[in-house]
Amino acid sequence: MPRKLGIAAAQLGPVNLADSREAVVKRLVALFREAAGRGAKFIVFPELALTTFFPRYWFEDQAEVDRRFFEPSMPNPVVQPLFDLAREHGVGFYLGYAELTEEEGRTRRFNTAVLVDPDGRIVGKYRKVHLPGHADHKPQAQFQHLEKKYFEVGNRGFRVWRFLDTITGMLICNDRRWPEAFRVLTLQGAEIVALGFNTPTENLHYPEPPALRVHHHLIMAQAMAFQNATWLVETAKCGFEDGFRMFGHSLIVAPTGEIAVKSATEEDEVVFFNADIDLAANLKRTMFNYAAHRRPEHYRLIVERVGAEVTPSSD
Ligand code: CDV
Repeated sequence: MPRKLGIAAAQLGPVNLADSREAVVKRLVALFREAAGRGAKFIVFPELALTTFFPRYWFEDQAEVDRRFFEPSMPNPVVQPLFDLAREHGVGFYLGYAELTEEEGRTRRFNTAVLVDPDGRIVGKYRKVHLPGHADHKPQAQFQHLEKKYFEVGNRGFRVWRFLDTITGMLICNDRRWPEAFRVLTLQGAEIVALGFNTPTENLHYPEPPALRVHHHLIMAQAMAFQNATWLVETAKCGFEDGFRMFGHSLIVAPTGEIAVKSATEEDEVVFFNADIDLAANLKRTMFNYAAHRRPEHYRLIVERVGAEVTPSSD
């Protein structure tokens, strides 16, 4: 019997600065109900799903940032309806949010996602490792990308959880550009990788055709799923947030590298696929049988060196 799992990417359209958390959660609840109605047992919501993508703004006052955009507890009364729905429908979910926490005697801030099981319990937490952008104010730029100012690098590594009769790992947005992250997850047996994202349509650093940015998003997703023989679910928050556009193209990719389903709008939209989790079995037994074919003795530079350095060969 193949293991089938109904998976939904619950894409969010724009969340403006003035939108309340309560209003956003109402939209998430509507997406949840639609996804569950279509047979989803696992729903993936976006990165930083509860607020606008605030790293685009420079704020002087950190207390204001904490109050407006960060969650000091999870769950909390505002998001509780999602946890109640999980229990009511027997459906698990992934939710991205800005996490404010006291750890090691100090206040810490992370770009975080939690994995919630069908009993409404948090069973996994991931803190984003690859933080793009900058920490300084760039007043000349069209918009900021201040993840390096507002968040610390995640301190929990790349982990997987036994979840809904699968092995599931979590990543967040920019992580999808780094093959190392996927390989660390699939070395632990990941069968599903869930990821939420917010990707501006414009490149902050140099002019780049928006179509090319979407092209990169799609080829990365297909390559990462295939080369790691895993299902991959990537969910956008997208559209014009107070005039700043982010692209959609939420998708579910099969371990074959084929896009099973993809969103068609930049609005609230559910994409659903009834996934055969065992579809990767042949690939994992042959082409991507890690135990048989990987040669880590030749990969040492991957962990020993961070930036590229020209290293002339000696013979
Ligand atoms: N939220 C993100 O991590 N966004 C980045 C942008 C800045 C390139 C991304 O990789 O999509």
